Amino acid sequence: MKTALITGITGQDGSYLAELLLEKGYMVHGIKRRSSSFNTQRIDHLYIDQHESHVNFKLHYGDLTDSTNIIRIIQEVQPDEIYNLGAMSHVKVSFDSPEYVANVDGIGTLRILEAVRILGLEKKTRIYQASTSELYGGLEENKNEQGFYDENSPFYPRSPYGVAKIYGFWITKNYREAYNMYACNGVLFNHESPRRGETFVTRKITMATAAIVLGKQERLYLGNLNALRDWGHAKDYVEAMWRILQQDVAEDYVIATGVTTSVRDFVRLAFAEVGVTLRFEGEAESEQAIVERVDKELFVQKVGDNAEQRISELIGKTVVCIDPKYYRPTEVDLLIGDPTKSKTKLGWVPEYDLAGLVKDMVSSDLKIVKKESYNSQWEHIVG
Ligand code: NDP
Ligand code: GDR
Repeated sequence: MKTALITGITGQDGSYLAELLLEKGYMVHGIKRRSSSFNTQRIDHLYIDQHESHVNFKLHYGDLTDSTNIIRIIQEVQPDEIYNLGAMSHVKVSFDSPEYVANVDGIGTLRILEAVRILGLEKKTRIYQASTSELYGGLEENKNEQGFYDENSPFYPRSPYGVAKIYGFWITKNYREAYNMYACNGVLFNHESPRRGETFVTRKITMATAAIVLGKQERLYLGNLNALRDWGHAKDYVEAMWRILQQDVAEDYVIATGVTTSVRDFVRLAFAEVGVTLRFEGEAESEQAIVERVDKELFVQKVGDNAEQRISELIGKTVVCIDPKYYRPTEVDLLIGDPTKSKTKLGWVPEYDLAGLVKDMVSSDLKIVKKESYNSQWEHIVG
């Protein structure tokens, strides 16, 4: 039985990766940082009574800012594989707390690598580092001849998050070269799911779509609608992480779909999922989306009771507006990745396309928002 240690186990990717590794028969350990309320919703379904004899999933309190704690956990667990997914992962928030982000996302990576070295586990333990397409910064001139970012494209990060992650990328590569460690970067483009944090744009949109059609939210406020992203499904992307650590030779890989879509079109697709057609009007900060048509049959099928009345309330209503507070001081305008290497060398084949992703997210959010207790008021605080 192989043993894996996952940092960031309570996050979107950590939860899907834990599921995948448990299915593959791994003993899975996760590092969870202490918080005043227990935030294990994404992994609660994996809970196993720790007194049972067949415990194959265990949580440890820890924090990527605490070297001694990282060393102690790695010593105790003696992992065959470490997946370093822990990070302050919100690009906009990284402008608010840049020093913390440097510590966790940058130096945190060093702490993992150094712990493995201090403990003499260089030969035993393989390390996956969660690198990101934010490293590229979206510079047009840095794309390859086919118009994609690939493993050889230069980096130009545009946020404190991107700058911290570039340290994580290079220190991982350096430890591989300096100490012959099996340490790899997965340079993953955006990946989403029903478990995506609510302040990332896709989830913010699918939650709001559900809440607006169900009459629980008036309007969705967004920032830059023109940004273009290469969006995949997190379930597919954790499979790629695992494959990266199963190769004969440690290398870095780009994981992407090769398709890019604007935030505006993602909004269109989410509303179209429940039969609502939007019309975008106006320029820049005064741009808005108005409900033009509703496909009654689809709306009734997806949204359910009380549809007639809700449809008449929605027609002509402005449901999306711009709030400039969501603009970033420096923006990554366009991301599109080249998955050729991961497809050929890793044999990685994603199951979901964008339409499948939107469908999965919207239908999950409709279920959540239909619950009595749903309350969206915090959505406007960050994002
Ligand atoms: P999430 O934000 O959903 O999860 C981040 C995880 O890191 C959470 O478990 C969080 O804990 C944990 N964490 C945050 N700070 C610390 C800390 N100081 N010590 C220990 N753990 C900490 O991110 P994703 O699952 O979406 O992403 C996983 C990784 O992949 C991240 O490193 C992200 O930067 C990177 N990435 C993500 C992409 C994406 O599109 N999703 C694309 C490319 C890279 P808590 O629950 O307590 O907050
Ligand atoms: P990103 O994801 O910054 O690409 O980082 P996010 O979903 O936050 O933004 C994507 C694009 O949408 C624009 N946008 C908004 N974004 C948010 N969050 N809220 C809004 O209201 C809004 N309006 C428009 C943004 O400006 C941006 O252009 C994600 C994270 O998961 C990182 O950790 C990861 O490394 C990268 O993806 C790849």
